[in-house]
Amino acid sequence: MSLQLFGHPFSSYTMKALIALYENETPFEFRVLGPDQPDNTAELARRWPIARFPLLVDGETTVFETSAIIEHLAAFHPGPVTLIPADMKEAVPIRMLDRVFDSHVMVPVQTIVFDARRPKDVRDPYGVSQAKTVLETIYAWLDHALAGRRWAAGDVFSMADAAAAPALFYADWVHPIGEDLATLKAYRASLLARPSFARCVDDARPYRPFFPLGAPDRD
Ligand SMILES: N[C@@H](CCC(=O)N[C@@H](CS)C(=O)NCC(=O)O)C(=O)O
Repeated sequence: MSLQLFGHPFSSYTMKALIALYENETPFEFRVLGPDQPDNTAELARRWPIARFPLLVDGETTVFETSAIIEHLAAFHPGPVTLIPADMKEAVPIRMLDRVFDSHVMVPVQTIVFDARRPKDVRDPYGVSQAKTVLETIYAWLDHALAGRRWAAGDVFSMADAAAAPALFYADWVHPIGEDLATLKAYRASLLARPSFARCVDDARPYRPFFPLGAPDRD
C-alpha cells in the first residue's frame, strides 16, 4: 500500500514532513485537509484524536509527530538522502537541533499566530511578548551556533534542516530576524533555495492571503 500524508500545504509542520518525502522523491498520496475534503479531516481525527497534523499512514501503521514521521521514513523508506545518519555521534546533534527548531522557534511562532486568530477580547499580549522574547533569544543563539556551518548540523542537509526551513520561514514573518544576525539570515536564504523546500513554498503561495497576521510581500 502506498504512503499517505494527511496535512495542508500552508502548514509549517506539514512542510517539514514534505521536505523529507521530496528529498528522496518518495511516492505518496497527499490527503489535503480542509473544508473541501471532510473525509480527510474525519480520518485524521479518527486516527489521532488530537488532530494535529501532518500524519503519515503506511499500510497498517499510523505515525504522527513530524520527527517520528521522518524517523519512520528514514527507517522504512530510505533513499539517497540520509536525513538521520546511523552513526549516533552524528545523529544525536541532529535530533537535538530538530527539537530546538520545533520547541524554541516553531512553538513561539504558533503562539503568535494562534493569538492573532483569537477573538480580540481574549487575546494574550503578554504571551505574545514572551514568545517574541524567546524568538529573539533563539535567533541570537542560532546565529552563533550556525557560524561556519553550511547546514544546521554541519556540511550535510539533515532532519534538523527540514525542521528549520518552515520554522525560520514563518518566524521571520511574525518577528523578523535582525539585520545584525547575518549568519542566521544567510542560513534561512539557503533553506529557501533548497529545491525540496522551494517546492513547499511555491505550492503554499495560493494560501498566503489566509495568513492571520498578513503575509509579507517577499520570499
Ligand atoms: N509536534 C507536532 C506539531 C503539529 C502541529 O502543531 N501542527 C499544526 C499545523 S502546522 C496543527 O495541527 N494545527 C492545527 C490546530 O492548531 O488546530 C508535530 O511535530 O507534528
